[in-house]
Amino acid sequence: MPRTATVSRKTAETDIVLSIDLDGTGKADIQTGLGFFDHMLTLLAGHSLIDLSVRCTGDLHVDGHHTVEDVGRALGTAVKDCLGDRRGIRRYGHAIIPMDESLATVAVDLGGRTSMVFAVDFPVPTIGMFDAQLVEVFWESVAATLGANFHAILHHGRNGHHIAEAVFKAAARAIRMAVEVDPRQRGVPSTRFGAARAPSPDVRFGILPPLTRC
Ligand SMILES: [Mn+2]
Repeated sequence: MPRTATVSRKTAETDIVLSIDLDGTGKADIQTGLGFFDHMLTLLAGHSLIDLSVRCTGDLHVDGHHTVEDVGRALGTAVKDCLGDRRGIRRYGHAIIPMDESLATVAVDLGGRTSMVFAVDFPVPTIGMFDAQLVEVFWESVAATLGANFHAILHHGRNGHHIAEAVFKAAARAIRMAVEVDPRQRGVPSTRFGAARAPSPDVRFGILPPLTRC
């Protein structure tokens, strides 16, 4: 079954249409009005091999915050839609990616629980015109909507552009690994309730099945 999704979302702050193909080739067609963000999303598509199309008209006269936050929410929602009950995926993914003098690790768990550790300090407040804090805002939005445990660690780095790029590429690789179909994983990849051995249609990630005995 194709793992594709389209998310449309219009608020007073942003108007977004985002489409993905989880099993694509990394094609990107991105227009958010924020050049650096487009650059990061293009890298994300290329290194995750997720086809990604984004059209966002946001309130950039305020700043880039709502645009980045809401595109993150749309992406997390789209990936979640593609994964369904998360049956048969690898679930965990990780990558350590160097970008010139910067080195970042990202590890993800797509088990359905949301948690976020972002141990990445930028030595500069902005990357070109882009607020460096928005890198964390983006991944927090993705993690919250996707149901992901997302850890990013910057080991070292001096250049803000390189640091952001290392984080996005590491995240892309980690997500690529985690969403991949594992031919040996027949059920939901969790040992909780014995789900991995005997998948029950009632067992969903993050949702406790009804108690049948005490
Ligand atoms: Mn670059």
